[in-house]
Amino acid sequence: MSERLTRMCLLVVALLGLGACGSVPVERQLELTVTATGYDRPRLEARVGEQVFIRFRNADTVAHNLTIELPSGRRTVSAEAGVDAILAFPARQAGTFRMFCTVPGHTEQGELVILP
Ligand SMILES: [Cu+2]
Repeated sequence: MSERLTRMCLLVVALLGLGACGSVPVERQLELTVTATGYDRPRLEARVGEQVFIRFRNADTVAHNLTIELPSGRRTVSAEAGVDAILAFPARQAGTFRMFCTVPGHTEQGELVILP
């Protein structure tokens, strides 16, 4: 193979690689467990541009939910006792957003930090 052809092949491979990075959002897999004493961690982190998947594990004996106030609106997922649920959303804007449970009388809370 000529040197020129080799260089052209490398360029095509590089461009295809960049194209793939630009079109497929990075996935951010997070976990949050709720027990009778609240969420097991006070803070979760993601980055702008990532597709966020939070596995919400309910290790308690009553139902709970995970609610996050994002600039694009409120996202929530509920989980019955002993059940896992997934909350998925794109991280579009940097900031610190409150996470909490909306079941009356429940006080679990934390924050989601989306880094720029
Ligand atoms: Cu709750």
